[in-house]
Formats: sequence, structure tokens, C-alpha cells
Amino acid sequence: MKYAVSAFVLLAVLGVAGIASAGDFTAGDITVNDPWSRATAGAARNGAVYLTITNRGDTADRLVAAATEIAGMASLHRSTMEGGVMKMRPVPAIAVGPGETTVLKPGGLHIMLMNLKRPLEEGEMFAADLTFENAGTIRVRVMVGKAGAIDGGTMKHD
Ligand SMILES: [Cu+2]
Repeated sequence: MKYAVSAFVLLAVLGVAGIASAGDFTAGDITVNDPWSRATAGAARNGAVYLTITNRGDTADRLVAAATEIAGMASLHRSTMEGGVMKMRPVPAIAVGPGETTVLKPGGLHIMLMNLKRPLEEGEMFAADLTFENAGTIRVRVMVGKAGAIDGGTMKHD
């Protein structure tokens, strides 16, 4: 049920953005589906990557690191509502239990891109490397959709 709802949200977002699926990327028991980001506006130096991770194995795995050449730094973040204000914090890892699916989406878990070396433009794709504790590193292509509110765009980053 959780997966069905999330898939619907993802499809809705992709539909609105008018872009095709970026595809599936697999290593070991881990599959990463449809990584996407948003075009950045003006001089914004931050961006965020969203995607779906499925673990078809029978042991837990964790996304522990992310990297991309287009950003000075990529880190794992979680946004939460606290007292009516959206806040986000770094998280050390993103867990994907055996047989489970974890969705990174606006307002929740995401990969934060900081110190972007250039703006992200709608319709382009860029490569990112996602490192899992067990499955190892998976290179994915991230589709850039329409500009929109970047997660926690108004928040400060330490
Ligand atoms: Cu963030």
C-alpha cells in the first residue's frame, strides 16, 4: 500500500514534469528506480535528488553515501515538519529492509546536493553514484524536471 501510493506520487510528478522514466539501476539485491531532480532557479547552489530504492534480498541494506560530479557535496537528508516549519537534517544512512521499498521524495528523505557547479536544467540528465553497505556502488542517471521548491530551500545548511 505504501509502495502503491508512493509510486502514484512519483508517476504524478513525472507526468507533470513531462519527462520519461529515467530507468532502473541494479546491483545485487538493490534496485534504484527513476532518480529525478528539479531544475534550479537563478543562482541557487543547492538541489535535491529523489528516487525509489527496492531491496529484493533477505538481508537489510543501507544507502550510506552519494556523490556526483556536478555538486561539491552530496549528503543524505530527511525533511520533517516541526511545529509547522519544514526542517531538514543530515542522516547517516537510509535503510532498506529485506523485501522493502524506501522512497526518497519531496518533504521526506532526499539526497541533498550542495555547492552545485552549474545550474540544473530541465530535461538534462546527470550521473550520480550511490553507495550501499552491501550492494556496493550503483551509478544512476538523474533526470532533471521542472523547477520547483527544492527541499528545505529556505532552510539553512550547517
Ligand atoms: Cu536537504
